[in-house]
Parts: sequence; structure tokens; C-alpha cells
Amino acid sequence: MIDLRSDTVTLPTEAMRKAIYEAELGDDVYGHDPTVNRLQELAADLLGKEEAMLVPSGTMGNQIAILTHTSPGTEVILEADSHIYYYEAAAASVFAGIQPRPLPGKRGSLSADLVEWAIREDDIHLPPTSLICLENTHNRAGGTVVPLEDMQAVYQVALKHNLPVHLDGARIFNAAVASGVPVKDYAACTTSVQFCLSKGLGAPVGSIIAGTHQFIEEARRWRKRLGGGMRQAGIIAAAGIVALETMVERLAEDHANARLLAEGLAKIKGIEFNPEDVDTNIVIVKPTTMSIRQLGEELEKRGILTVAIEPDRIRFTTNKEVNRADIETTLQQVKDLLG
Ligand code: TLP
Repeated sequence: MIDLRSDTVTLPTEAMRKAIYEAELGDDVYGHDPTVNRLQELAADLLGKEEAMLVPSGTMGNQIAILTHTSPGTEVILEADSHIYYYEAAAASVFAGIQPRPLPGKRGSLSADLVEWAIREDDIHLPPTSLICLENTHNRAGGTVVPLEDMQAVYQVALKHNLPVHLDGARIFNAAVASGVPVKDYAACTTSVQFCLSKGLGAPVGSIIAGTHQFIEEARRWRKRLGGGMRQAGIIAAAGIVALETMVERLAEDHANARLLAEGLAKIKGIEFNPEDVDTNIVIVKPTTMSIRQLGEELEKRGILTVAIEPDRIRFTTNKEVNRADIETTLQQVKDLLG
């Protein structure tokens, strides 16, 4: 199978499996797992944050950040197509009791002016704004890199209004590799960051959240409440360390494969799509001569897995399990079906 459903389908490398086998372990709920501690220090250092914490998933990381920054009855500003709003099963409403305030973005980026406009005045009719969430790269916008200047502008607004900014940086290393902007610079315009070890970086499980010492102290309590306190979690962290130390630059290969796919797809008649929209490893297109459902099924019969992300849009996500030849095969199959 050529699995282009997501970069979450990536399997641990040999080096990861070896590191897992050899990991020095302890009980992380006591803070006594040396491998977890090593990963957390490495992650905090990469992000330029005081402290970092391992969590089981990106979703839990985002939700812990929301729970830590907000209180029930407040409002969270986020992009209308963001993962937190779209794909986390309304967790922020269920657990944090917040009201989301979705705003339209441009290629996933929120304008600082719009954010400032949406911040609530002090009025008993209105829910106080408690948090601004950003996403980089932006998944549903097509893996787009949110420009650093846009993030800086939103951060300035947040500082002015004394509000925290949480970054869903599930794929922040993709943004960094594609733009040449260090992850530290993106993280510098946030109060907290979540990133995933288990996507393009190839680790089997785990995400990191990072922020100040005080933020992580409180976040640790939320992780425990949610049942995310893990014991010999060094098993997970060991692969995470290999991911951060050896798998970041490799993301450029996924980006090159996505570009090859994008340029090939753009030449196929039955597809509406601008290849210039592709910044990283996600390619989202709209076929015009076949339904998404039928296209997905036909591709699957030919050994190619994709996901429908709208009734009329299909997503291809390049990842380390897929090589250039697989992309060429995919292009040929799509061409045969639609061309
Ligand atoms: N994204 C998954 C699905 O949930 C849609 C994917 O296949 O792309 N933030 C962003 C921007 C994400 O794309 C994802 C996962 C998450 C958070 C959640 O991470 P996990 O899956 O670890 O909970």
C-alpha cells in the first residue's frame, strides 16, 4: 500500500526501536524517568521555553494547554479550520467549558487586526476572552506555513491585552524546515506550544507541550486529571529523542515529494488546484470529474490510501514511508482515473 492518509502512519525507525529497547526507565509520575526527563530538556531547549512535558497525544497536549490557560465561561479565539476547533470532538467545550470563537484565516493564518477586533470588551453580556490559539503548519489549509511576521503581530496584540497565545505546532518542524525559520523563533511568539513527535518525525507515540515553569506545573496537574500521567514513559520518550535528534532535516524529503505530487496533480485536467498552495507535506485537491468517495475507493483498489477532508476535497500527505517512485505511481493512477 502507498499510504498517503497522514504522516501519523509513519513507523518507528530501527534506531528508535533500539533506543526503546535500551531506554533507562523510571516512574515518570514521580518525575523519575531519566529518558523522559532527557526528552523534556531537549524539547524545552529546542523551543527556547523554560520547561516541557511529554503527553500521550497532540490532542491531549492542546487540551491541557487550554485547560491550563482558561476557565469555564470564557472565550478562546481560534482559526475556523483549526485542528482544535475542527478535529478535537469539542473537547475544549466539554472539558474546559470554554466557548470557541472561530475566525476565518488566510491560508490558516489569523490577521492580528481581526484577532484584536474579536477580543471581548469588559461587559457582563460578554464572555471574557481568555486565550488565542494559532496553528502552524496549518493542517486543513493544506500544510501551509503561517508566516513568522503574522504570528509576531498576533503576539503583540495578545501582549497588549494581557492574553496568552497557544500554538498548535503539531507540525512546527515542518514549518521550520520549509521556511528556514528556527522553531525557537516561532515559539518566541507564544505562551505555550504543542508539537507532535508522532507525525513526520516518525516516533510511534507522543507530543510535547512547553511553556514557563509555572505553566508546566499546572499543566502537569491537568495531565494527571485527564489520565495522561504515564509510568515508564521512557519507552515513548526514547523514540522521541531519536526523532528530534535525527529526523527533523529529513522532513525536507516529504516536502519535495509533496511538491512533485502537487505539480503532477495540477497538470491533470479533472483537478482544480494551485500547486503554489503547497508549502510542506500536505496536498489537498478538488477533483471535478469524479466524486471524492469514488476517487478514494478507486485509488484504494489500486493500493493508494488517501483521506476525504470535505465532501469535495481529498488529502494526500507525504511521509517517510512513501518515496519518489510511490508518488510517480500515485500520479499515474490519478491520471488514469481522472485525466
Ligand atoms: N491530525 C491528524 C488528524 O487528527 C486529522 C492528521 O491526520 O492530520 N494538531 C494538528 C494540527 C494535527 O494535525 C493533529 C493530528 C493534532 C493536533 C492531534 O494530534 P494527535 O493525533 O496526536 O492527537
